[in-house]
Amino acid sequence: MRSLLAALTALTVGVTVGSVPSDAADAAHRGSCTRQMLFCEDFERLPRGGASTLDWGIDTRNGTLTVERARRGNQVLHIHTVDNGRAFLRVDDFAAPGNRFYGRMRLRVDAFPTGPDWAHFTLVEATGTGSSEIVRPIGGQYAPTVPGIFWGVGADGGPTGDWTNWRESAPVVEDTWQCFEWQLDPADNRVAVWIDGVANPELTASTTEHGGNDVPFVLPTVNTVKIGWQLYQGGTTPGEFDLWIDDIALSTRRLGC
Ligand SMILES: [Ca+2]
Repeated sequence: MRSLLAALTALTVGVTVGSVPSDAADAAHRGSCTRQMLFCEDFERLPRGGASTLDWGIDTRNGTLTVERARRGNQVLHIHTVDNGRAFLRVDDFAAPGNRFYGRMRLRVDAFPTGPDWAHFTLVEATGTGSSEIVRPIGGQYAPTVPGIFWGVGADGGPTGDWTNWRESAPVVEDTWQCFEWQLDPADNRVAVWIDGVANPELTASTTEHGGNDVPFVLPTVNTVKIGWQLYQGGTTPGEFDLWIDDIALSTRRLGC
């Protein structure tokens, strides 16, 4: 593995950033933003308390973003919302070469919604120009018919309508740190998702394969990426939500966990 990584790094030297493999312990100790990426935030350099930085924006309604100390001095972002509130870190003026990019974050959610029926949550949202689709690579839904709470790629605001293609192969896991990666690729208007480094072929969307109306799904030229939490229906169970996010990165290459 080391030699492969060395070879990959050699290939990319002088061209663009290399892959940044690191285990969670190392990342926690020195932060994960050690190389240049399209966007990176490991929260290590921010003062603890209510989030305030020139590097990204804050989009909240009945929600807060707080930088906290986690184990061994690592700093993380605590997202807290009430009912169907929202709290997002917002990356503005984003631009990826060819509109093709990968995202990565580590995530722990205290509890997912079990009410109302079909409660829908979004954690990552990408928007831009050229298409009105609000792309949601990381989100999910409570499905009372199974019952269960499942991850699913989704979108809203565009010709394909409001959809979340939740999959029973992707149940949520509460109160556990997991690594989420996603890719947006305009070649086939494709969205892909990895959880803890493993691709789930059901967590995807493309021009013709998606969960919405029977029209082409077209990615916007992304200029804004929001990362955080939002619910849409009121009267939620539980009544408040807490999650912690760390090691956010947007990159031209897949970063791994
Ligand atoms: Ca951190």
